[in-house]
Amino acid sequence: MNTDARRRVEALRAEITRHDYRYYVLDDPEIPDAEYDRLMAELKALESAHPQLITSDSPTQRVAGAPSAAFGEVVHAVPMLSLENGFTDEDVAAFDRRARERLGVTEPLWYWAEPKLDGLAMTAIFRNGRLVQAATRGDGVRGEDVTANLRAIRAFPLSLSGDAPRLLEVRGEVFIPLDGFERMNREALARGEKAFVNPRNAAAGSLRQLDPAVTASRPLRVYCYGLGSLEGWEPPPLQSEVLGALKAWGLPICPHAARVRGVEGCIDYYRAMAERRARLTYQIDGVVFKVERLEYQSRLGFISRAPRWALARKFPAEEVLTRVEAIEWQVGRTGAVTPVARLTPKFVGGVTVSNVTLHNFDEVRRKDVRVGDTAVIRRAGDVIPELVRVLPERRPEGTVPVKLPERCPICGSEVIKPEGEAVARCTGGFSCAAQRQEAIRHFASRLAMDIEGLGEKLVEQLVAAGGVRSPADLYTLTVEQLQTLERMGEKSAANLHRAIERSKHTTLPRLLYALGIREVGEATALALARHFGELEPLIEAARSHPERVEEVADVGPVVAAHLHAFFIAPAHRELIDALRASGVTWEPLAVSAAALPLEGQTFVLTGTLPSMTRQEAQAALSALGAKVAASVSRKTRYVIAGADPGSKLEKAHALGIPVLDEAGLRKLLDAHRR
Ligand code: 9MJ
Repeated sequence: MNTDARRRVEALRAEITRHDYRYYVLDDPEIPDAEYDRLMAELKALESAHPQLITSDSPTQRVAGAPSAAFGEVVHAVPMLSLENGFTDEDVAAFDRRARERLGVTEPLWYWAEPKLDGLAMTAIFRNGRLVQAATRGDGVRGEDVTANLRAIRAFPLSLSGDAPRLLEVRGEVFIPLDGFERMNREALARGEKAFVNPRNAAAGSLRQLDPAVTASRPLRVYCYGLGSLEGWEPPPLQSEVLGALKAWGLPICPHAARVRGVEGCIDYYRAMAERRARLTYQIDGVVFKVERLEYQSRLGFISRAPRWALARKFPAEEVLTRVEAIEWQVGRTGAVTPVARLTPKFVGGVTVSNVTLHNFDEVRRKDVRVGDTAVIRRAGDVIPELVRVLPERRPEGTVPVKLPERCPICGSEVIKPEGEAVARCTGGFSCAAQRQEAIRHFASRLAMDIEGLGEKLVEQLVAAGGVRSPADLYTLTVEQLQTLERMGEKSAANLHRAIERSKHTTLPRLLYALGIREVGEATALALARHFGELEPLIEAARSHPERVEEVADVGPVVAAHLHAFFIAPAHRELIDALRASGVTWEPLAVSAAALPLEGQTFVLTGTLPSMTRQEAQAALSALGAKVAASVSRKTRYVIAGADPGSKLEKAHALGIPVLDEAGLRKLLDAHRR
């Protein structure tokens, strides 16, 4: 063994680690970058000449091993909490009052105040001073194992210096400073790649890389702010002293934190940071106050995932002025015609905003937004940018109020906005390129034509290839054509073809529902079929005598107007003719609907309905063949929600399951009872 080489390797490692510490922890580099690079190159050369000298905590070993296929899961022994938010000085005062009352303390409390970094929370475990595991926060209980990636961040030590505890878990925020963010985006654009929208997304994307070499190339930084599990160390009494100890072990902590006294101290600190914010080298979205004394922290404990001993005082959303260059209309998948304001691009709340949705025509009128106006825009945290208001005093001469377009900008069909509704819609349906895909997906869905196996992905391919422009085109597809779709073998193409053929024999209610006429759900389709018996009399009434359509139970002027608009459009008449010509037939009523119309459908009830008990609702649904289940899943047909609904409603929203209130439930029950 070459002892000179060993000594030199150890000296180089110690020196590199010391320069990392001076650079990332003390923010006080001693040597130029080129000198640092020279030390690193010498260490690499020695290690490759003497591979037996390589250790896992050598600075050359930050990126080791091949990229993994996925992140493992880590269960946090001590849950990773989030923070309660405050938005006003009064919120801070109330937080302080509650804390002192609980503790029975009358004199002002000391707080540790620090900037609230806008990055990504992480936890890192050091055993006997060596970094052994790192994880993201995840849901606070379970996170992703990002050990290899945290190791790749030069700003974070692989081992602790001095007398480190047997086990030390530190928590902190991973972020990208603004200058690094700008450089990263310049480089990405130069390579022809997309820029990151903001430093937070860039940090999250950089840490969650399956290849640690990519993480290593990103200008990530870490500031530690707290503790997790500990063994072999009794922390000092104060938060500030804990952070002092972390810093002494070589961990980076935020240099702008301070000890402050009482509410006044907190508010002064907040003001000072708000003023300083624009000059900081990293992005923050508020400040955090933590009760200094650890003993007080443990007496205060936490409620629902947030400690009672900490408060995040958020900065108000940044607002900037810009100019409305144009107001354009976009057509969504469901035909909603939405106004969008094109703006002179401005950097606000961490992103460049060049357009904002104005939601709907009523909103444009309410705010009286006009082309040429000066507008206040803002963006708070993750929230979508919004146009707050326009400044009438800066309005140039000759502007005109915005008008709703009469024709769809995509397909030229009529746009209608029923009385009392905020949303205007294109009546083009599948004949509008913007809506085609969604209309065909709906047509094929289970409660419509029920074409088994024809899901969203396949519809997307069929429409993109241009072969399928209307639902009737589905019936012209051959097995050979289906086989050309992605991941479609001979057998599945034949199965899909059979399912399409099978769907040709359907019922009038299903067909009506499948056409995707606005406001015509299953219940209304059934009621219409019952009333008119056949399609032609319904079309005739809808076109020429909409008042006759209103005779159908639960069909009001809005539904009648939608039916009218649908059936006067020549494209829709052509669709029905084309369906007939391809051999699609429909029976006047669903055969099974006569017996138990809700057979096979699962409902979930949540909250209190205004006038029905849970038992009544359940009995009424069961009488029609429905199943009432306790929890929401993808199979749930409807969630019926009353007052104070629970997490079931959230789950329904998350899964995109339709939600009915009592009126909606009654309508559905009535349609099926008749
Ligand atoms: C951030 N994001 O800067 C905490 N944080 O403390 C700071 N987050 C935190 N502290 C307990 N400075 C839970 C989260």
